[in-house]
Amino acid sequence: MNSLTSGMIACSLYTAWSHAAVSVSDPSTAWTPMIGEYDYFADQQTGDPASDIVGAGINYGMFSTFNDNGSASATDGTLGFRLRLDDRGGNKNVIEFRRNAWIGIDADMSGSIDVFLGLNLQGNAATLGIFAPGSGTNHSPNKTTVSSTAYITYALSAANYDYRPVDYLTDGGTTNDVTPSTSGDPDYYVSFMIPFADVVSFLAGRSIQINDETPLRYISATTTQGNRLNQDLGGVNGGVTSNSAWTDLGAFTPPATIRGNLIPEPSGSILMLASLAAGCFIRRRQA
Ligand SMILES: [Ca+2]
Ligand SMILES: [Ca+2]
Ligand SMILES: [Ca+2]
Repeated sequence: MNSLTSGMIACSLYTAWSHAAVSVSDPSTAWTPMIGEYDYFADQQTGDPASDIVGAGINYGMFSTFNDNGSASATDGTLGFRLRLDDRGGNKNVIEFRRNAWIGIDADMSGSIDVFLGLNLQGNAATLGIFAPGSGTNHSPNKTTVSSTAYITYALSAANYDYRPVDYLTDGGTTNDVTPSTSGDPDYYVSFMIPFADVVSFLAGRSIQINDETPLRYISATTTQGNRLNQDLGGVNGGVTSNSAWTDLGAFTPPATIRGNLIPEPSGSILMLASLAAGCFIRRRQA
């Protein structure tokens, strides 16, 4: 079974769930998975398995979700992301994610990151928020930074932040430890949710207009510091100091609306179009 075929099966499972609002801690079967090589094992750069984004086969490494709040508005609702990490963070008494986890969005398909959403839990900080990209081009890992000042932050709560072990019996997949060759410990999910209207407002301030039908593409990253993406990049083997473009690295998820509808590319295959019909969010390998 190739990755697209396995993704199709996941889509059909997912579609049955897609009408109910999804919480930040809900089983991953209720979220939309990113299939494909997302992400390589033991390629984080700081010796910290708790920051290694991992996934293989149907033990997916990244998910998204969107709750539209049942309203007709195209710019409200809640946008959620989940990353699978190799190991838990914190000491043996206090299990906690003490790093940063970012989702970068290319909202105008220009190849650069236009906004970052994520968690800054490094040191004494405890921030969930929306951040501007830094002053570089933001076209490649080496030229991408995150502003040290948030556009907006949210108090962490059980409604917008979750950190818990994988439970494949409810989350789907075949194992709680997709990485037996690394730490040998169960994998953890870090998840967060952000009001979509705030993302829309931030981007509007940068002359980028989006709504829930706009194609977006994402990168993901873990970091030990607020500004540089220095630990792991989702979908890329290492590469945190690469000068290659995000597009050339194959780091972006396929263009999709926040509802998970893929936007067919001109060369899109029948499978891609079928995935669109299923409302599925999948990642296609890029060279
Ligand atoms: Ca990784
Ligand atoms: Ca593990
Ligand atoms: Ca990686």
